[in-house]
Amino acid sequence: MQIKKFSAPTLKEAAQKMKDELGGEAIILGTRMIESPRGTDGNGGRIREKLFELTAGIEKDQGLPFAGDRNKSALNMKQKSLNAGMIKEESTLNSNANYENEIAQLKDMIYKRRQAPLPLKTEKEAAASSVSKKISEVNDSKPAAPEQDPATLELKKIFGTLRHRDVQKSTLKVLSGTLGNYRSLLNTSNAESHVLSSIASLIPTNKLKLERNKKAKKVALVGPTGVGKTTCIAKLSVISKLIHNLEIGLISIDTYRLGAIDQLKIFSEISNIELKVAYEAKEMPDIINKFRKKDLIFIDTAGRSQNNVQQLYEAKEFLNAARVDETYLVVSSTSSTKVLLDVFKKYKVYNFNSVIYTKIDEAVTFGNILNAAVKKNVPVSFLSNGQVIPDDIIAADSEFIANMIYTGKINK
Ligand SMILES: Nc1nc2c(ncn2[C@@H]2O[C@H](COP(=O)(O)OP(=O)(O)O)[C@@H](O)[C@H]2O)c(=O)[nH]1
Ligand SMILES: [Mg+2]
Repeated sequence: MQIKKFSAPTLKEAAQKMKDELGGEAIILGTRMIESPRGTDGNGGRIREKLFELTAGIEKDQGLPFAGDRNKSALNMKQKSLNAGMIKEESTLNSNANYENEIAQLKDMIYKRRQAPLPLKTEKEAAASSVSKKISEVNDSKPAAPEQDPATLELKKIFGTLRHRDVQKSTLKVLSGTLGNYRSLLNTSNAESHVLSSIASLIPTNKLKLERNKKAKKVALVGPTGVGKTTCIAKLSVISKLIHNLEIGLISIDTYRLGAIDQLKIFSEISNIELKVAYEAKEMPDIINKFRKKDLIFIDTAGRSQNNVQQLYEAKEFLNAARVDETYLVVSSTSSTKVLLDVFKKYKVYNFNSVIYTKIDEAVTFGNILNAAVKKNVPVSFLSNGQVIPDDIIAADSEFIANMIYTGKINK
């Protein structure tokens, strides 16, 4: 990937410089303010000018991995998309050169950090794994009663590890219930993989279908300030457009926070994805009508405090007027279980269909995801694992999340 920095007095000018030099497919990787010396004042002091610096990236044209093998490229890409849980229609896999080029450019960028979810261990592998090393992590496991059998002891150790990962006692009770069905089959070597399967069974997932639609599908992202809604929309839009060849429209109703629209505006200019801004709920039907030929419309909402119910209802009016098809609640995985449950409760007014957990790269444990799944039973759609557009997003997979919860690591 070719990375280049562009600076100018406004973001728009910096973006234009980037577009002129790298073309329409360059992706913004980051922006920041810098100071550049503009000369000296009369006293010999330096005059400094504030500039926006934009870091952009584009795949190099030379040496593209699939440049000479288009069919293979399309098939591999399809496989990758399916692996990531994205559903795509065969008919969209045309071999037109432009599309292939775009795919080749993005091939290594999209989902490169995602590995296929780890298969749950076979009994043999589980036996080989030294579960004993986890004993040291268990702070609160008490010495076993003499009558306890080895499988029960093993389960105790595993539950101790889960407690360490911030899984609540009430959640472990539910987990214990689901494990109960296999109780007679459990032994020291298969206990871990049974627990992982049971955790996975408690985490429903929901895939966003990225496919051509006769009628534009309207998807809204809601959630507290700064959790990563706009970033997620940018990632999902780029993936939908370049991998799935879909027509995308963006609507921002983020009229509350100064600068928030600029963020999406710049993204829209760079990615060539049309953006419209709604300032009042009654504008929504007209905007939706203008986007009627699109396949997918992403609606970005203001990141307002969930403690201001009035503000939540205002945004809800916009979404009602747009007649949204799917609403995702975006939450930071670094939140405590208490905060997560509070957000779920406050955002209930939106009737959200599923959850996107962001900032999993910053979280220390993931027990909160299991606690929330057990208490609320809302499916998870995506995990966001960084700031890079569009790389850092993973389509949710129950077993992958179960592994995260148990090990405390991503892609163990
Ligand atoms: N580390 C990390 N940062 C993220 C992630 N998603 C978003 N961010 C950053 O969080 C900040 C707020 O993101 P933004 O999309 O503006 O949040 P919004 O207010 O919900 O729209 C930005 O600096 C993003 O780059 C993520 O998955 N991991
Ligand atoms: Mg935003």
